[in-house]
Amino acid sequence: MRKGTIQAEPYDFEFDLDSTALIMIDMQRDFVEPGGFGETLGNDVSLLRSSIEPCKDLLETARKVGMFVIHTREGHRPDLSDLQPAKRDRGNPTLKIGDVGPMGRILVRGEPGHDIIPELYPIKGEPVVDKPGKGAFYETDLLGILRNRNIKKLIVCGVTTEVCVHTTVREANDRGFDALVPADCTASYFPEFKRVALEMIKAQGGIFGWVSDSDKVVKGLEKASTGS
Ligand code: C5J
Repeated sequence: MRKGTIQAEPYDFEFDLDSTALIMIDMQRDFVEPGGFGETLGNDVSLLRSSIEPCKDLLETARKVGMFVIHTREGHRPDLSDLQPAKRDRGNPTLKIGDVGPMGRILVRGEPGHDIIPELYPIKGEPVVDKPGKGAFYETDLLGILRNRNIKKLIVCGVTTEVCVHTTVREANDRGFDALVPADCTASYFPEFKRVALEMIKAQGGIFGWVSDSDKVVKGLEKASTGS
């Protein structure tokens, strides 16, 4: 047991390093870099980049203390057979999922835009979960991976706050996991949506989970690893 505490809202987050995982949601070029899916939907992708450095700090700490790390990527099979027509047809993007953009086919597995950004690239031993939907539990093997490692608590980072991060936190909550979101490790194309999404997580005594910051999480992880 390597127990610790992270200062968080609505109250401190107690955890054991060996049954807690860090999940990096969709830190992909398609969302964070120009020319990808995010931009085709009319978004200013530079708004997401503030989350990269805090995510990097946290990822480095998690690796240092031997915490289980998982990455997710939103995307589809090259033949688009797992792409629901509702998702394909919604909105009015300049390029649809599967169309060819500056970083290859939009949101298609194996294309450059689908890959995780170099700053946060997975290393050996860190599973990458490919997800066709917004939530990381939907039609993936994430739940099995977490159960096999006896994971009970999650630290959830990534983009975008109110879409894939929020959906994943809600899914985790309904599956019995405690989830904490470090506010600076997540970002939205709509800063107001980020603010409100985080409020929603921690409201009503933590109806979906906890909210903290990367420096507090780093401190908590380091302290738990040294037992001090
Ligand atoms: C979106 C995501 N926003 N990863 N995906 O479509 O949040």
